[in-house]
Amino acid sequence: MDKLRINGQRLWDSLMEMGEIGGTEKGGCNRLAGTDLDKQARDLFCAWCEATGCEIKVDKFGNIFAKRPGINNELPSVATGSHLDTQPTGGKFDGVFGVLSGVEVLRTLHENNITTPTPIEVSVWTNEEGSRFQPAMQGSGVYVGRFDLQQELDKTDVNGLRLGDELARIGYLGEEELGSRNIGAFFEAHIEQGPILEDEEKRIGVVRLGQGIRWYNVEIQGQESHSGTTPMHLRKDAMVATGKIVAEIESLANRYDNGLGTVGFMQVYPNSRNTIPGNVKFSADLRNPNPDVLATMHEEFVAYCDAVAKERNLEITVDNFWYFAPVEFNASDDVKAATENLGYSHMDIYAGAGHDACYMADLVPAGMIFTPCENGISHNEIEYSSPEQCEDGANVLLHTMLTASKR
Ligand code: HGY
Ligand code: MN
Ligand code: MN
Ligand code: MN
Repeated sequence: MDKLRINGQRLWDSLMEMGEIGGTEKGGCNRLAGTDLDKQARDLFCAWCEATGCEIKVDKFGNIFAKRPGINNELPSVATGSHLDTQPTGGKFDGVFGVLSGVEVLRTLHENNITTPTPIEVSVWTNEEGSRFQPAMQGSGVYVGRFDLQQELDKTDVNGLRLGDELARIGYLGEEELGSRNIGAFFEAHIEQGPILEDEEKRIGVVRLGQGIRWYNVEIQGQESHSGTTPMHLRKDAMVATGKIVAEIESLANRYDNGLGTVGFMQVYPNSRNTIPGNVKFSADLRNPNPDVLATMHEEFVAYCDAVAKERNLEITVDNFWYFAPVEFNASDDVKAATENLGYSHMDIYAGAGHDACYMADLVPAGMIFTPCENGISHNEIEYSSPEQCEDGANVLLHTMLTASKR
């Protein structure tokens, strides 16, 4: 078994084929959760898994589970998986690499007629990106009971379309109860999405921790007025206040080690060049691997918004609607052992992005496998991991799962 390897060319071909669904001119992917493109990707995944003898189930939040029988199907599955939805300017690898590495594990076992002691399962989690609907990691978060099913199905996008209706429309609103899978361990392969493995010239990242994340919806209510007739001292300009807060998010993040702060989404009302903006809604994303530091960043951020509201006599609401506490991966030693048996260079690393394994760690021993990505670029159409790097990651996943299945 130690000599068993995945088929790197087949994995690469599947990545490229999946990348055509929602493919963009710059070579990336725009495949938002709950869209027809999401359906096409899901359908292709299910067909590939059925071809290896898997049984497919879909739960009440659209999470998909492809299960390959083992010798004893009463035993909990060893599972892997990730997501197929992408950012609007996403790449071919974020999420998809983890899902298709799982498919490649299934194919490798199938073609070698290997039946594992436990069942093997590959999952696709609904709306990991949190771009069209919020928050991120929504499907795994609902699955483990962090979010309420009905509340999350009722989430709407900027056009007022409801997630539950979209999942029903694309045929992925299933029957399975949330959290009902008999899973004993979960491993996720993912591109690092940062520059560290490439800089350190390591083939594999053994992920020890998923960092803390806080997402906010901020709304500033001022007063529309004429840009040509309203003296500066009489204005209630929601945009200037927004600019001050956006700038403060950058200096707040720079005040703390590993601090990160981003404003990626904004809606300006009435969005007309000669009317002073009366209302601005925008997102804020604060992150830190240390929960105490993230708490301090949160307090300072809220206090700053309050001060701007008072100073400028504006109404500012700050809704921290999602908090993800840093999580330790307690099955990472399995990943490290498999990597060492394969003779691949590796290093411990923490995850800057959120991942579905971060929520699965609530329920079962979980681990993550990172592969390098070119210049650390992700959430960008030029995102790239080489065929060799993808092959390395999938081989580590294969042997991590085989070891866990024999336990
Ligand atoms: O936001 C994240 O870290 C992930 O891409 N959903
Ligand atoms: Mn991802
Ligand atoms: Mn992502
Ligand atoms: Mn006019």
